[in-house]
Amino acid sequence: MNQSNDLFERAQKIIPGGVNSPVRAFRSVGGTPFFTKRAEGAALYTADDRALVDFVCTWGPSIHGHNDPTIKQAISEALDSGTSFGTPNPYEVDMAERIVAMVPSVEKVRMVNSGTEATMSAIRLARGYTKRNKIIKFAGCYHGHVDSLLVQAGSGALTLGNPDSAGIPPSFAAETIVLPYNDLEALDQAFNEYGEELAAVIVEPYPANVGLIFPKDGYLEGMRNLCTQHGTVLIFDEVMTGFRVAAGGVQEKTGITPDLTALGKIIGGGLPVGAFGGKAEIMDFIAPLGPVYQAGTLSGNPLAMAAGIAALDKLTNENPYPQLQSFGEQIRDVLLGAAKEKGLPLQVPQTGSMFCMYFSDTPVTNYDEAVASETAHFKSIFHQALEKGVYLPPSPFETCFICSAHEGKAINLACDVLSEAIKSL
Ligand code: KE4
Repeated sequence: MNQSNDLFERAQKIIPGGVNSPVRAFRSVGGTPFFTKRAEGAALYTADDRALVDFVCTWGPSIHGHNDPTIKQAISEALDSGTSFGTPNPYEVDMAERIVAMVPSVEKVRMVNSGTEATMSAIRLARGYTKRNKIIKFAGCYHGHVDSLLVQAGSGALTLGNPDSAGIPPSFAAETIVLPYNDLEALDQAFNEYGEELAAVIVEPYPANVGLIFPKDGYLEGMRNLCTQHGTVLIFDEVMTGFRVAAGGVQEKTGITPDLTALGKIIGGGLPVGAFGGKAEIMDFIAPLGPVYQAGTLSGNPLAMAAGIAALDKLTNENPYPQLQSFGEQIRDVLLGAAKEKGLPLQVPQTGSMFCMYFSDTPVTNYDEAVASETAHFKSIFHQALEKGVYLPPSPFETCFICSAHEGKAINLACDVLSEAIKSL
């Protein structure tokens, strides 16, 4: 681990924490992060010449596996024509048509450069459209580092133990109401109290930045109905679940249609892309058509669009979802079997290519139950697995991702390593 250590030492001198995104720093699991030199299929190849089976998948984008030849080819072809034009380009139209075709709620869409930009823009749009200020989010949900949404957030914020970031004026946070996820009564009460002041409810329909949590029966339907009754914009943050749990995300799986959707990760094919879209009536409030300003130098960048289009077309042409579901079930059953043998209470929520581990007697249904679960076990499993060549997300408050390239050897190795790690607790 010399190369990575040297790189990390250099990095810490000039990059805060030595990383360009906090969760990569291994702060919640301890130890020094490895540096990756190359990635291929289901593997990361580190600066220390180690090969690791990767269950982070660059936090979601590489559903087809790293360095996918089709996506690489698409980028290379686009590269021949240049990297950025600053004018409309054909790729943007091709991308927008695919998103509209694949995501049930999306009639119009605007491309941005990250999931954060997508959720930030969607919130601003909802406020501009409704002329209201207050928003509701849910404890443990993470929507990127947007000022008004870094309140009881998940992912890296929760990992570092400060779900509320410094630097956010109380006046900003005052417009954000945080509720427990999966509590329809609390949501109903909030609507009774603030109804006509509520511009938006923003939710990860399957919260996946606090581990992985599923909605109770009727919860999302109830949320949809309350937003409709009060003229509040329902925003599904599907940056992670979009194109991951199904081509059309959670809204396709559940048949519940939000008013706006935030997207990211997979639609960039590994390059920086985000998007927000939804009802044309709402989207038409966005500049230059409407009064809500939103812009971006590299939005719709031709290289990123070409990569994303290739990634989406691969999903449509190859339909990897049944295979990903079977990989997910295989890992889930192995983990549960190992914990049963060890006599440890383990929950493994899993949907398609997403799963996590909660050491808890009962299923985890919200933030409080997630943080109350036994996280020390995860730390031990993380390091045991890493030593044996399997890389899990460096936090118990993240979700593990499976990609199409995990077939055969990679999945079987992971099952053996993770099973051993649980039995050794
Ligand atoms: P980005 O700005 O990182 O592209 O997207 C923010 C975002 C928005 N919404 C959801 C549901 C998300 O999961 C994310 C980002 N996810 C984290 C991983 N849990 C990104 C990893 C990181 O912060 O380095």
